[in-house]
Amino acid sequence: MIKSLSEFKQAKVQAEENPGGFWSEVAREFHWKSPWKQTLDYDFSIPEVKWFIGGKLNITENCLDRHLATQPNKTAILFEPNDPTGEVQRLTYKELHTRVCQTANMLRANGAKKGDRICIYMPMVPELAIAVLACARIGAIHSVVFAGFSATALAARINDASCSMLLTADGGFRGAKTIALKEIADEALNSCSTVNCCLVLQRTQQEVQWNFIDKWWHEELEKVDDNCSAEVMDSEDPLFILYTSGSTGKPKGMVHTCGGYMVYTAYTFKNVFQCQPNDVYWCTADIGWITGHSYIVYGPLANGSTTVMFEGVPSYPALDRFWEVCAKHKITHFYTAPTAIRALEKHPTSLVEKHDLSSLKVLGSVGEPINAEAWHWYDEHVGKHNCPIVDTWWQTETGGILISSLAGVTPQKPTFATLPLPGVQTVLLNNEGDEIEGEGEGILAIKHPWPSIARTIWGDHERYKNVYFSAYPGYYFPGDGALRDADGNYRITGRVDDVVIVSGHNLGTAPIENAINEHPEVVESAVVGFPHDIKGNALCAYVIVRDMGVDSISIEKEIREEVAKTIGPIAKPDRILIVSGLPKTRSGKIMRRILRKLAAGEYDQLGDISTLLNPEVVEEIKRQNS
Ligand code: 7RM
Repeated sequence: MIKSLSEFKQAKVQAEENPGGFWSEVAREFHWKSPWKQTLDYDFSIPEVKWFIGGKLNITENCLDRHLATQPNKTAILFEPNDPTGEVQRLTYKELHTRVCQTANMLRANGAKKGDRICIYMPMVPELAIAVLACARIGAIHSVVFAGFSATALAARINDASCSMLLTADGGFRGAKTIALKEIADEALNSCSTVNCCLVLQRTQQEVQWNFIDKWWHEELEKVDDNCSAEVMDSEDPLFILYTSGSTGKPKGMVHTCGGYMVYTAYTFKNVFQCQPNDVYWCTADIGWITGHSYIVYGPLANGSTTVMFEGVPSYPALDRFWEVCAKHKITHFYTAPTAIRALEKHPTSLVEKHDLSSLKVLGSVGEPINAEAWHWYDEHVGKHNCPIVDTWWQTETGGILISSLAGVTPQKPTFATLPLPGVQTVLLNNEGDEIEGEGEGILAIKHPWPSIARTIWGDHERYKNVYFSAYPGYYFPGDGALRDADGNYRITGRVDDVVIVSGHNLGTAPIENAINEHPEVVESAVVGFPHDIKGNALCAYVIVRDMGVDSISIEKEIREEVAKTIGPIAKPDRILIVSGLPKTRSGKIMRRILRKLAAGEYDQLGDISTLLNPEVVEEIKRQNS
């Protein structure tokens, strides 16, 4: 573990001068069934990236078996159910190992084998993590689909990867609601011909329909034992597919491979969060999202840490649930998204203050840029000015954190993700694709592979090349803009694909949003372009205000003045809509594609909005528009 700023600087120099040597040193700490012959081979123009070539391993031996000798009785997974009075489960490393082996045998007994794709559509219960690891145990490629997604979204993902098996549950608890997962899965499977086995976990005990491919999870488990040899995997064999939304609407199945993903997620978990042996680490994400894969399951378990799984939502049964859980389990590390912080920040701080948060040592943020107000609220009310905040920038495509401070080791700077981690060679490019030196603002790009970069898009390598490697040849292009201060710290400014051309001027929507957010009444905003007869495009701003009862005429005027002042009159939005929410993905990202369609009045082209966190705001916006 990196323990000082000088060790960090040293690691950065080593990783840059000799990436192969640096990462092979890190990788040696793991259990390999046979060693790799070459550390790295890559060519961004194909594009092709391979790490630890020829190495053989199984990631579950590193996450489970490896810890059995040293800490069999340590809690691996601490499960906090949706219902605060429900049963907390503590699975030790030994118990988790046993259950993963049993479940892996259940999958094998039902025909699953290495290389098969298995779709997992489950609530946030321990069996979800167990299922993920069971797939990895037998070399089946897991494709987790978030349990809030619709039948259409689920079917599209199952079909894209030709999954042969579906793992689901009768239902799931989420706040005051239950979600009829089996029913949704049944509907999806009507249009999926590749699935020949559906294993159903009993969670809610609700009634379900039964089809000939269905089997009860608990009945199948009884038929198998808990001896399960781990499949020998090549370092470059796929470990999982995870879908992420693309600008066209068709989701991209990002493919991650075994060796590099394991090494990088373990290394970054250890160094960014600085977990000590008795710490209790809680990442509030869902396993249906990359943050859950890398920093609830694989990263923490590879390090032998205790990782919390939370089934519920921040607002149930009340808006203090996060803080209640922190106090209840003496959480030391709390990792959440700015969208959650902003939602909670709108409510009285007494909700936080009534809980004893003195166990907290480190706070984390992920998913979008964290604005100054949310950062300071988090620091003051949750961290009591006593917990470093790691603002971690990364993507589904990157597998692990690329830019972040190391908790308590490297300096933090509010609203800045700060410095790239060792081995991450970031650059800023101008519009011509030339590297900017020193302080500046531009397009973020990365000029050397790190071990957990996604290797392809499932079934569409051409799209992988086009999206990430074509705009700026020789670099990986993540699609985000950033600014860099004189010390090399990065602040991610937002997506660079959100550019609107108004009367011939290229306007990034992110800086306009930042200007709007300066208004004290504004909580959040999103700006999109829509067709305009004269200007070509005009701007529409959707704005959430602190108090819906405010005088909207004067706020609109003040917002236009603020934008004119900070960016210029050309950037003044034509239309400003005060809304109660913005359409967001489950991981808190604003769906600008939908806002663009709404602004253009193309209501019939919204696509599948059921994957949204809050599809109801779409109706609200339609009403306001008319
Ligand atoms: C981990 C995750 C990726 C996109 C990424 C950014 C945005 C994520 C931060 C951030 C500013 C951060 N994967 N993003 N983290 N922006 N600061 N700390 O979110 O594939 O779902 O999204 O999210 O735009 O490109 S993701």
